[in-house]
Amino acid sequence: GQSSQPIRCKAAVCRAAGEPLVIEEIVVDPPKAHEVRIKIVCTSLCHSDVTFWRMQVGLSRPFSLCVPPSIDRSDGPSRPKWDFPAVFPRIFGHEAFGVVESVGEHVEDLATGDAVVPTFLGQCTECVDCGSDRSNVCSKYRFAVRAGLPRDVDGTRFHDRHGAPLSHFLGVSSFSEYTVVDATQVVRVDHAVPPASACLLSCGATTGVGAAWKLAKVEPGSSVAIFGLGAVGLALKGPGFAGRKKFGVTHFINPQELGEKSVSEAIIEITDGGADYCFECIGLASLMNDAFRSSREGWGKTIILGVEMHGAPLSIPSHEILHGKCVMGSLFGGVKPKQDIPILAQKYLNRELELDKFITHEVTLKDINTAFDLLLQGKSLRCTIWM
Ligand code: CXF
Ligand code: ZN
Repeated sequence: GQSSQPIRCKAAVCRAAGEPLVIEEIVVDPPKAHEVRIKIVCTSLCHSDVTFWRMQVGLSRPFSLCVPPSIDRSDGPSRPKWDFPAVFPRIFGHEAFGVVESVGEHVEDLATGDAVVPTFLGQCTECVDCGSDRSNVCSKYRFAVRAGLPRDVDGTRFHDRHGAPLSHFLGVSSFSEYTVVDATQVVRVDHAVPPASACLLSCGATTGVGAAWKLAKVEPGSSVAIFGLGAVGLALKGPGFAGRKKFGVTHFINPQELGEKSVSEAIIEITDGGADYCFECIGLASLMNDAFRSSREGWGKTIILGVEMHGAPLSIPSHEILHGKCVMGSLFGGVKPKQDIPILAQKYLNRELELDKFITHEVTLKDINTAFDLLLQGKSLRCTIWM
Protein backbone atom coordinates (compact mmCIF):
# COMPACT_ATOMS: atom_id res chain seq x y z
CA GLY A 1 0.00 0.00 0.00
CA GLN A 2 0.93 3.63 -0.15
CA SER A 3 2.38 5.30 2.87
CA SER A 4 3.08 8.94 3.47
CA GLN A 5 4.91 8.76 6.75
CA PRO A 6 8.65 9.07 7.15
CA ILE A 7 10.20 6.17 9.08
CA ARG A 8 12.73 6.49 11.88
CA CYS A 9 15.16 3.59 11.94
CA LYS A 10 18.79 2.61 12.38
CA ALA A 11 21.40 2.89 9.67
CA ALA A 12 25.17 2.57 9.39
CA VAL A 13 26.23 6.07 8.31
CA CYS A 14 29.57 6.88 6.74
CA ARG A 15 30.43 10.37 8.02
CA ALA A 16 33.74 10.69 6.17
CA ALA A 17 35.75 8.71 3.64
CA GLY A 18 37.63 5.82 5.15
CA GLU A 19 36.18 6.21 8.66
CA PRO A 20 34.34 3.42 10.48
CA LEU A 21 30.60 3.54 9.92
CA VAL A 22 28.45 4.85 12.77
CA ILE A 23 25.11 3.34 13.74
CA GLU A 24 22.68 6.24 13.91
CA GLU A 25 18.98 6.85 14.03
CA ILE A 26 17.94 8.29 10.69
CA VAL A 27 14.74 9.37 8.95
CA VAL A 28 13.77 7.66 5.70
CA ASP A 29 11.36 9.51 3.41
CA PRO A 30 8.20 7.88 2.14
CA PRO A 31 8.56 6.60 -1.43
CA LYS A 32 7.87 9.26 -4.06
CA ALA A 33 6.30 8.49 -7.43
CA HIS A 34 8.02 5.52 -9.09
CA GLU A 35 9.81 4.58 -5.88
CA VAL A 36 9.40 1.83 -3.33
CA ARG A 37 10.36 1.72 0.33
CA ILE A 38 12.01 -1.54 1.35
CA LYS A 39 12.48 -3.10 4.78
CA ILE A 40 15.97 -4.54 4.43
CA VAL A 41 16.27 -8.05 5.82
CA CYS A 42 19.96 -8.51 5.11
CA THR A 43 22.71 -6.90 3.07
CA SER A 44 26.29 -7.77 2.26
CA LEU A 45 29.46 -5.90 1.58
CA CYS A 46 30.59 -5.74 -2.04
CA HIS A 47 34.03 -4.45 -2.90
CA SER A 48 32.51 -1.43 -4.66
CA ASP A 49 31.22 -0.20 -1.30
CA VAL A 50 34.77 -0.35 0.01
CA THR A 51 36.17 1.40 -3.06
CA PHE A 52 33.85 4.37 -2.69
CA TRP A 53 34.09 4.38 1.12
CA ARG A 54 37.86 4.75 0.74
CA MET A 55 37.58 7.45 -1.86
CA GLN A 56 39.12 10.67 -0.65
CA VAL A 57 40.26 13.74 -2.45
CA GLY A 58 43.70 13.17 -3.82
CA LEU A 59 43.76 9.50 -2.91
CA SER A 60 41.67 7.97 -5.61
CA ARG A 61 39.42 9.61 -8.14
CA PRO A 62 38.98 6.62 -10.26
CA PHE A 63 35.69 6.86 -11.77
CA SER A 64 35.04 7.39 -15.34
CA LEU A 65 31.58 6.21 -14.36
CA CYS A 66 31.04 9.07 -11.94
CA VAL A 67 29.21 12.24 -12.70
CA PRO A 68 30.08 15.19 -10.53
CA PRO A 69 27.82 15.84 -7.58
CA SER A 70 27.27 19.40 -8.68
CA ILE A 71 28.37 22.03 -11.14
CA ASP A 72 30.29 24.92 -9.69
CA ARG A 73 29.43 28.19 -11.41
CA SER A 74 30.79 30.43 -8.73
CA ASP A 75 34.01 31.49 -10.44
CA GLY A 76 33.49 31.98 -14.14
CA PRO A 77 32.68 29.17 -16.58
CA SER A 78 30.82 26.25 -15.10
CA ARG A 79 33.04 23.38 -14.20
CA PRO A 80 32.38 20.13 -12.43
CA LYS A 81 33.14 19.98 -8.76
CA TRP A 82 35.02 16.79 -8.18
CA ASP A 83 35.29 17.33 -4.50
CA PHE A 84 33.74 14.14 -3.36
CA PRO A 85 33.34 15.18 0.26
CA ALA A 86 30.06 16.57 -1.06
CA VAL A 87 28.72 13.04 -1.04
CA PHE A 88 29.42 12.47 2.64
CA PRO A 89 27.76 11.77 4.99
CA ARG A 90 26.48 8.84 3.08
CA ILE A 91 24.73 5.49 3.46
CA PHE A 92 26.54 2.74 1.60
CA GLY A 93 25.34 -0.73 0.66
CA HIS A 94 23.94 -2.00 -2.63
CA GLU A 95 23.81 -5.79 -2.33
CA ALA A 96 20.71 -6.63 -0.35
CA PHE A 97 17.45 -8.48 0.13
CA GLY A 98 14.27 -7.10 1.65
CA VAL A 99 10.51 -6.83 1.63
CA VAL A 100 8.53 -3.99 0.08
CA GLU A 101 7.05 -1.88 2.90
CA SER A 102 5.18 0.62 0.72
CA VAL A 103 5.10 1.88 -2.84
CA GLY A 104 4.84 5.35 -4.34
CA GLU A 105 2.44 6.48 -7.02
CA HIS A 106 2.67 4.88 -10.47
CA VAL A 107 4.45 1.77 -9.25
CA GLU A 108 2.74 -1.06 -11.02
CA ASP A 109 5.00 -4.08 -10.95
CA LEU A 110 5.68 -4.18 -7.19
CA ALA A 111 3.48 -4.31 -4.09
CA THR A 112 3.77 -4.28 -0.30
CA GLY A 113 5.01 -7.64 0.95
CA ASP A 114 6.97 -8.55 -2.18
CA ALA A 115 10.33 -10.20 -1.59
CA VAL A 116 12.84 -8.09 -3.53
CA VAL A 117 16.46 -7.45 -4.35
CA PRO A 118 17.51 -3.90 -5.20
CA THR A 119 20.10 -3.50 -7.97
CA PHE A 120 22.54 -0.71 -8.79
CA LEU A 121 21.55 -0.98 -12.43
CA GLY A 122 17.97 -0.15 -13.35
CA GLN A 123 15.76 -1.57 -16.05
CA CYS A 124 12.94 0.74 -17.15
CA THR A 125 11.69 -1.95 -19.57
CA GLU A 126 10.56 0.75 -22.04
CA CYS A 127 13.66 2.24 -23.68
CA VAL A 128 15.46 0.92 -26.74
CA ASP A 129 18.17 -0.69 -24.65
CA CYS A 130 15.80 -2.35 -22.21
CA GLY A 131 13.89 -3.67 -25.23
CA SER A 132 16.98 -5.14 -26.86
CA ASP A 133 18.74 -8.38 -25.98
CA ARG A 134 22.01 -6.75 -26.93
CA SER A 135 22.11 -4.32 -24.04
CA ASN A 136 21.62 -4.22 -20.28
CA VAL A 137 22.27 -0.50 -19.93
CA CYS A 138 18.97 1.33 -19.60
CA SER A 139 19.22 4.43 -21.75
CA LYS A 140 16.32 6.22 -20.13
CA TYR A 141 17.93 6.36 -16.69
CA ARG A 142 21.56 5.96 -17.66
CA PHE A 143 23.73 4.45 -15.00
CA ALA A 144 26.28 6.75 -13.42
CA VAL A 145 27.70 7.11 -9.96
CA ARG A 146 26.16 10.37 -8.90
CA ALA A 147 25.01 12.26 -5.87
CA GLY A 148 21.52 13.04 -7.25
CA LEU A 149 18.73 10.62 -8.04
CA PRO A 150 17.79 9.33 -11.51
CA ARG A 151 14.55 11.33 -11.60
CA ASP A 152 15.64 14.24 -9.44
CA VAL A 153 19.16 15.66 -9.61
CA ASP A 154 18.87 17.32 -6.22
CA GLY A 155 16.85 14.57 -4.62
CA THR A 156 17.51 13.12 -1.18
CA ARG A 157 15.82 10.28 0.67
CA PHE A 158 17.54 10.21 4.04
CA HIS A 159 18.17 12.66 6.85
CA ASP A 160 20.04 12.34 10.10
CA ARG A 161 18.40 13.09 13.46
CA HIS A 162 19.32 16.78 13.11
CA GLY A 163 17.54 17.00 9.77
CA ALA A 164 20.72 17.11 7.69
CA PRO A 165 20.59 15.17 4.40
CA LEU A 166 22.44 11.91 3.97
CA SER A 167 23.58 10.88 0.49
CA HIS A 168 22.65 7.60 -1.10
CA PHE A 169 24.95 5.11 -2.80
CA LEU A 170 24.09 3.80 -6.28
CA GLY A 171 20.45 4.60 -5.51
CA VAL A 172 20.28 1.67 -3.10
CA SER A 173 21.81 2.49 0.35
CA SER A 174 21.06 -0.83 1.96
CA PHE A 175 23.10 -0.33 5.17
CA SER A 176 19.86 0.82 6.72
CA GLU A 177 16.83 -0.93 8.22
CA TYR A 178 14.70 0.86 5.62
CA THR A 179 15.61 2.36 2.29
CA VAL A 180 13.92 3.93 -0.73
CA VAL A 181 14.79 2.72 -4.22
CA ASP A 182 13.54 3.60 -7.69
CA ALA A 183 11.12 0.93 -8.91
CA THR A 184 13.27 0.38 -12.02
CA GLN A 185 16.02 -0.83 -9.63
CA VAL A 186 13.93 -3.33 -7.69
CA VAL A 187 13.47 -6.95 -8.72
CA ARG A 188 10.89 -9.29 -7.25
CA VAL A 189 12.20 -12.74 -6.32
CA ASP A 190 10.54 -15.98 -5.27
CA HIS A 191 9.81 -16.04 -1.52
CA ALA A 192 11.31 -19.54 -1.45
CA VAL A 193 14.85 -18.20 -1.89
CA PRO A 194 16.40 -17.69 1.57
CA PRO A 195 17.30 -14.06 2.32
CA ALA A 196 21.09 -14.45 2.53
CA SER A 197 21.16 -16.30 -0.80
CA ALA A 198 18.79 -13.90 -2.56
CA CYS A 199 21.00 -11.06 -1.33
CA LEU A 200 23.91 -12.39 -3.38
CA LEU A 201 21.85 -12.09 -6.53
CA SER A 202 21.75 -8.36 -5.98
CA CYS A 203 25.30 -7.68 -7.24
CA GLY A 204 28.48 -9.78 -7.07
CA ALA A 205 27.38 -13.33 -7.82
CA THR A 206 25.02 -12.17 -10.54
CA THR A 207 27.78 -10.13 -12.18
CA GLY A 208 30.03 -13.18 -12.39
CA VAL A 209 27.41 -15.65 -13.50
CA GLY A 210 26.01 -13.13 -15.96
CA ALA A 211 29.39 -12.43 -17.53
CA ALA A 212 29.81 -16.07 -18.49
CA TRP A 213 26.19 -16.68 -19.39
CA LYS A 214 24.91 -13.47 -21.00
CA LEU A 215 28.01 -11.65 -22.14
CA ALA A 216 30.78 -14.06 -23.12
CA LYS A 217 28.38 -16.98 -23.63
CA VAL A 218 31.07 -19.46 -22.58
CA GLU A 219 30.59 -22.94 -24.04
CA PRO A 220 31.22 -26.01 -21.88
CA GLY A 221 34.75 -27.29 -22.41
CA SER A 222 36.23 -23.84 -23.02
CA SER A 223 39.37 -22.72 -21.27
CA VAL A 224 38.69 -19.77 -18.98
CA ALA A 225 41.29 -17.63 -17.21
CA ILE A 226 39.99 -15.53 -14.32
CA PHE A 227 41.96 -12.55 -13.08
CA GLY A 228 40.75 -11.89 -9.55
CA LEU A 229 39.11 -14.54 -7.39
CA GLY A 230 36.62 -12.51 -5.38
CA ALA A 231 32.89 -13.19 -5.52
CA VAL A 232 32.62 -12.01 -9.14
CA GLY A 233 35.52 -14.13 -10.38
CA LEU A 234 34.40 -17.21 -8.48
CA ALA A 235 30.81 -16.86 -9.67
CA LEU A 236 31.95 -16.97 -13.28
CA LYS A 237 31.63 -20.69 -13.60
CA GLY A 238 27.95 -20.21 -12.94
CA PRO A 239 25.22 -22.66 -13.79
CA GLY A 240 26.11 -25.27 -16.36
CA PHE A 241 29.80 -25.30 -15.72
CA ALA A 242 31.46 -28.13 -14.01
CA GLY A 243 33.59 -24.54 -7.51
CA ARG A 244 39.27 -21.56 -5.19
CA LYS A 245 38.87 -25.58 -5.58
CA LYS A 246 35.27 -25.93 -4.43
CA PHE A 247 34.46 -23.53 -7.27
CA GLY A 248 35.82 -25.78 -10.06
CA VAL A 249 39.10 -24.02 -10.63
CA THR A 250 41.80 -26.34 -12.02
CA HIS A 251 44.98 -24.23 -11.91
CA PHE A 252 46.01 -21.37 -9.67
CA ILE A 253 48.70 -18.95 -10.62
CA ASN A 254 50.48 -16.92 -8.00
CA PRO A 255 52.49 -14.31 -9.95
CA GLN A 256 55.01 -14.21 -7.10
CA GLU A 257 55.85 -17.84 -7.64
CA LEU A 258 56.44 -17.65 -11.37
CA GLY A 259 60.05 -16.50 -11.31
CA GLU A 260 61.03 -15.12 -14.73
CA LYS A 261 57.81 -16.20 -16.40
CA SER A 262 54.95 -13.75 -16.83
CA VAL A 263 51.33 -14.55 -15.95
CA SER A 264 50.34 -14.63 -19.60
CA GLU A 265 53.23 -16.93 -20.50
CA ALA A 266 52.06 -19.30 -17.79
CA ILE A 267 48.48 -19.22 -19.07
CA ILE A 268 49.54 -19.69 -22.68
CA GLU A 269 51.56 -22.72 -21.58
CA ILE A 270 48.73 -24.29 -19.57
CA THR A 271 46.15 -23.72 -22.30
CA ASP A 272 48.47 -24.54 -25.18
CA GLY A 273 48.15 -21.24 -26.99
CA GLY A 274 46.04 -18.99 -24.82
CA ALA A 275 42.69 -19.14 -23.04
CA ASP A 276 39.42 -19.01 -24.97
CA TYR A 277 38.03 -16.55 -22.43
CA CYS A 278 39.92 -14.21 -20.10
CA PHE A 279 37.93 -12.31 -17.48
CA GLU A 280 39.32 -9.30 -15.62
CA CYS A 281 37.51 -8.96 -12.28
CA ILE A 282 39.71 -6.45 -10.40
CA GLY A 283 39.82 -3.14 -12.26
CA LEU A 284 43.46 -2.58 -13.18
CA ALA A 285 44.59 -1.68 -16.70
CA SER A 286 47.81 -3.71 -16.26
CA LEU A 287 45.75 -6.77 -15.44
CA MET A 288 43.44 -6.14 -18.38
CA ASN A 289 46.56 -6.19 -20.55
CA ASP A 290 47.72 -9.43 -18.96
CA ALA A 291 44.30 -10.89 -19.65
CA PHE A 292 44.40 -9.79 -23.28
CA ARG A 293 47.92 -11.22 -23.73
CA SER A 294 46.73 -14.51 -22.24
CA SER A 295 43.88 -14.91 -24.71
CA ARG A 296 44.16 -17.13 -27.72
CA GLU A 297 44.93 -15.75 -31.13
CA GLY A 298 42.09 -16.49 -33.54
CA TRP A 299 39.15 -16.31 -31.18
CA GLY A 300 40.25 -15.35 -27.67
CA LYS A 301 37.86 -13.04 -25.88
CA THR A 302 38.91 -10.72 -23.06
CA ILE A 303 36.02 -9.62 -20.90
CA ILE A 304 36.41 -6.54 -18.68
CA LEU A 305 34.29 -6.56 -15.51
CA GLY A 306 36.48 -4.50 -13.18
CA VAL A 307 36.11 -0.73 -13.01
CA GLU A 308 39.62 0.67 -13.59
CA MET A 309 40.61 2.06 -10.19
CA HIS A 310 42.73 4.94 -11.44
CA GLY A 311 40.74 5.77 -14.53
CA ALA A 312 43.66 4.52 -16.64
CA PRO A 313 43.05 3.83 -20.33
CA LEU A 314 43.60 0.46 -21.90
CA SER A 315 46.12 0.28 -24.67
CA ILE A 316 46.35 -2.85 -26.76
CA PRO A 317 48.18 -3.69 -29.98
CA SER A 318 45.77 -3.34 -32.89
CA HIS A 319 47.42 -6.12 -34.88
CA GLU A 320 46.35 -8.57 -32.19
CA ILE A 321 42.78 -7.52 -32.79
CA LEU A 322 43.38 -8.14 -36.50
CA HIS A 323 44.48 -11.61 -35.54
CA GLY A 324 41.09 -12.35 -34.13
CA LYS A 325 41.26 -11.38 -30.48
CA CYS A 326 38.53 -9.28 -29.03
CA VAL A 327 37.83 -7.21 -25.92
CA MET A 328 34.38 -6.75 -24.48
CA GLY A 329 32.87 -5.72 -21.20
CA SER A 330 29.76 -4.74 -19.36
CA LEU A 331 28.29 -3.54 -16.11
CA PHE A 332 26.58 -6.21 -14.04
CA GLY A 333 27.83 -8.98 -16.35
CA GLY A 334 25.35 -8.08 -19.08
CA VAL A 335 22.43 -9.00 -16.82
CA LYS A 336 19.09 -7.33 -17.34
CA PRO A 337 17.97 -7.19 -13.72
CA LYS A 338 14.19 -7.58 -13.94
CA GLN A 339 14.42 -10.24 -16.61
CA ASP A 340 17.46 -12.27 -15.58
CA ILE A 341 17.60 -12.24 -11.75
CA PRO A 342 14.37 -14.26 -11.44
CA ILE A 343 15.92 -16.83 -13.81
CA LEU A 344 18.99 -17.07 -11.57
CA ALA A 345 16.74 -17.36 -8.49
CA GLN A 346 14.99 -20.29 -10.15
CA LYS A 347 18.34 -21.90 -10.98
CA TYR A 348 19.25 -21.56 -7.30
CA LEU A 349 16.00 -23.28 -6.29
CA ASN A 350 16.71 -26.05 -8.84
CA ARG A 351 20.17 -26.44 -7.25
CA GLU A 352 21.83 -25.53 -10.54
CA LEU A 353 23.39 -22.44 -9.04
CA GLU A 354 25.25 -22.66 -5.77
CA LEU A 355 25.17 -19.35 -3.97
CA ASP A 356 25.56 -20.31 -0.35
CA LYS A 357 29.23 -21.16 -0.61
CA PHE A 358 29.97 -17.48 -1.18
CA ILE A 359 28.87 -16.69 2.35
CA THR A 360 31.92 -16.99 4.58
CA HIS A 361 30.81 -14.81 7.52
CA GLU A 362 27.76 -13.18 9.10
CA VAL A 363 27.31 -10.26 11.49
CA THR A 364 24.51 -7.98 12.67
CA LEU A 365 24.26 -4.34 11.60
CA LYS A 366 25.95 -3.07 14.77
CA ASP A 367 29.08 -5.01 13.77
CA ILE A 368 29.12 -3.88 10.16
CA ASN A 369 32.68 -2.56 10.52
CA THR A 370 33.82 -6.13 11.10
CA ALA A 371 32.55 -6.92 7.61
CA PHE A 372 34.81 -4.14 6.27
CA ASP A 373 37.80 -5.50 8.21
CA LEU A 374 37.24 -9.02 6.94
CA LEU A 375 37.02 -7.93 3.31
CA LEU A 376 40.00 -5.59 3.59
CA GLN A 377 42.08 -8.37 5.14
CA GLY A 378 41.06 -10.71 2.35
CA LYS A 379 39.45 -13.08 4.86
CA SER A 380 35.90 -13.02 3.56
CA LEU A 381 34.19 -13.56 0.27
CA ARG A 382 30.76 -12.43 1.36
CA CYS A 383 29.71 -11.44 4.88
CA THR A 384 25.94 -11.36 5.43
CA ILE A 385 24.90 -8.36 7.51
CA TRP A 386 21.60 -9.04 9.27
CA MET A 387 19.41 -6.11 10.17
C1 CXF B 1 29.89 -1.35 -9.60
C2 CXF B 1 29.98 -1.10 -11.05
C3 CXF B 1 30.49 0.20 -11.40
C4 CXF B 1 30.24 1.33 -10.51
C5 CXF B 1 30.04 1.04 -9.09
C6 CXF B 1 29.35 -0.23 -8.81
N1 CXF B 1 29.09 -2.46 -9.49
C7 CXF B 1 28.88 -3.16 -8.42
O1 CXF B 1 29.53 -3.34 -7.45
ZN1 ZN C 1 28.57 -4.51 -6.02
